Amino acid sequence: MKDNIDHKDPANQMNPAVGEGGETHQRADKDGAVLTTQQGVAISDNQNSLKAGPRGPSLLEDFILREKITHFDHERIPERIVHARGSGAHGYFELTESLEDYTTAKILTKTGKQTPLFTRFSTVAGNKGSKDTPRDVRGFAVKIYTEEGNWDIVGNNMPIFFIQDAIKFPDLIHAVKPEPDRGFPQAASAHDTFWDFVSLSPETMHNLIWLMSDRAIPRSLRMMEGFGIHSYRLINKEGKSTFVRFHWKPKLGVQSLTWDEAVKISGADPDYNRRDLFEAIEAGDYPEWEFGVQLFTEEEASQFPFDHLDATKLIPEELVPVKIVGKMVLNRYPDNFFAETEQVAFCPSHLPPGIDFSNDPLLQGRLFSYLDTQLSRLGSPNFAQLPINAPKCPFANMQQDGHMQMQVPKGRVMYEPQSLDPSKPRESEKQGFSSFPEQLDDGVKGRVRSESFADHYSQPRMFYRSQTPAEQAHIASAFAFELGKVDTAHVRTRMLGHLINIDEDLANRVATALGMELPKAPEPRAPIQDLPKSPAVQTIGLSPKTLQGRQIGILVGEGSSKDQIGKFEKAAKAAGATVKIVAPSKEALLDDGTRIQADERIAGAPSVLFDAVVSIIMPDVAKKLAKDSSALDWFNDAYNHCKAIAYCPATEKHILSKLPVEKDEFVTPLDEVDAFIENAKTRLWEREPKVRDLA
Ligand code: HDD
Repeated sequence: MKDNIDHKDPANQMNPAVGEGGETHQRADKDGAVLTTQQGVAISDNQNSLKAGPRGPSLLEDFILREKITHFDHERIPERIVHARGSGAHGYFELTESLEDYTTAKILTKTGKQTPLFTRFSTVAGNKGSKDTPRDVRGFAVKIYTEEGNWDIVGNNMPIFFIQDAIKFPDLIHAVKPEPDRGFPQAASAHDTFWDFVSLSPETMHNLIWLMSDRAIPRSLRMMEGFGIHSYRLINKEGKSTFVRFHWKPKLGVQSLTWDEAVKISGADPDYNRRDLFEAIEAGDYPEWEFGVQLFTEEEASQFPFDHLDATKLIPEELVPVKIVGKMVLNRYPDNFFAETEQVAFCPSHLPPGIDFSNDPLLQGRLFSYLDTQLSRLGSPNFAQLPINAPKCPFANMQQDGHMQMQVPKGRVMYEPQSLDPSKPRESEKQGFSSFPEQLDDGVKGRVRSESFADHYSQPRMFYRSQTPAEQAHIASAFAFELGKVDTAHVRTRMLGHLINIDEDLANRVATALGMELPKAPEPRAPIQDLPKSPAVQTIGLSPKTLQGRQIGILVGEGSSKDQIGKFEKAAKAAGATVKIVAPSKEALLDDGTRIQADERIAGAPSVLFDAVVSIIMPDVAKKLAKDSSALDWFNDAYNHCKAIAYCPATEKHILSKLPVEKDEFVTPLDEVDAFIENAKTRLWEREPKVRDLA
């Protein structure tokens, strides 16, 4: 039993529209069934097509062959134009503190009830078959099947967005996607068109600096924050509106990779984040997030030093604290990737009564785009009937026909108002969704941008200045890396100008790394403010000292000590880590005569896949590995990525002595098991300047 969702409760049942007969239920398995065609005709031979004689031509009459191949030919649907690569999981939402003073939405007022949900994480720029670890924003989309209709919180792992107005979205995406003439680079912002566009759009500066930070290379999907980004409204019984921003805070804290690791993981395991999610759920180590809200009134918002309707601005948690009112637990990996993760269709316009939109112009544009894209991606306005998309509460309307209609509506009445059929659905003023009756200014029609959206530098400056020194070095190095891939000199120069407005130290570091002169900074459209620092935007600062969710690699070989392997395994697992045995071969004979099965051969499991490494090998093995570059890289990379290393005498003598590895407090001999376990909970960032020329 993974949850206490009452699956008999009609509100929680799968797609009642589809499921009446049971056959198309989402998790239907047909044990021991006979293979049939789509029409239910049993198939006697699934290996040979129908031919005129054993060596004769195939016959057109072979309806089994034609049906099978035709289906196969149509197995692909258009991938998402953005966020194409993703992975998801089922789980539940549980409210721990009622928000009834603020909203009538049952999902935010009924505590203790577990409501089913589906969450999909994604990268933005790459194709469906790209890697998991590019430098990119991560999508964080949650579909909660509430008893009052589906609620989709379609957010990202960063609290702000690149642009202020939806009309700029196609240009932003065209600029970051592979350049249209050459078809590359894949899943990368480090190219001319992206930096050309962003350097001409100062509003992108805030999201850009987040993109250059460690937040853009998460260690695990389980270690990312999620944000609804825009301000929404909560509406209470009295019809009073309160603004709200939604937050997801990971139980495992925020943790990230180093850039060099991310690059190497792309080759070693392109499915790195997806595999981690799958393995954690399979192991019963269910990923969990706290659900939080920032609540504020219109009057409070008017005092903020920025406009909260501008999606390029975050509301510092130090200014409006995040109130934790619930949690999300992911406890079931999809049964079928296509049917669920691929066909799930999120729309920010999916909201239950009691929650409403704000006038954020980016949100307003999104309300159109998602429904529209689902029509082309899933091919029919009936996509809402797919099991993964259908509400789990009763639903009824007069929409009919279209491609792939799965419901069979009865009766002659498919319109409203009507007086012929009392069984048909009717509108309900009491239960129904109603928009907040906001008093609007007498605006003048025009293509305008509010002057209150004009400050593009104060928040990126706050972000940079709030980081630890190691994080600032990562940001400067990321800018240098990305701009180093830009061939067009005037684009690099223009970008350096913006960096001066963000922070002169940052601009200098990047210019020095690129060997360029600093230009004149562009004139800001609004005065740049020195806002108070916000530690809540750090990454390393928010990384907890824990082994929960982390993975340790233990290198063993012929003759290794079973006893010592056992000690490290036990200590690591007791602290919450998973352990993988790595060896030169798939199996090895240990000192006590037993054989150990390695999870990975060293050539296939570089140390970038582990958070800390241990080496327990005999001299003969060490001597051999000392001539193998994959083994040398194993230690060198672990050291360069600031990880804890526990070494045996043979490793020290034959391998470490050949490498530029200094014995600091994170490089410890085998007998210091406790010290290693403590170190493995974090990284020694102070080592980084010794091993890498950071900008
Ligand atoms: Fe978007 C997908 C998040 C702005 C248009 N978006 C998509 C997904 C996420 C986001 C997480 C993937 C959902 C899934 O897993 O299926 N998008 C955001 C956030 C934004 C944002 C947090 C700004 C705050 N998006 C945005 C704008 C537009 C779009 C301004 C268009 C005007 N987004 C789309 C889309 C996608 C999409 C084209 C592609 C696939 C899909 O919708 O289902 O409609």
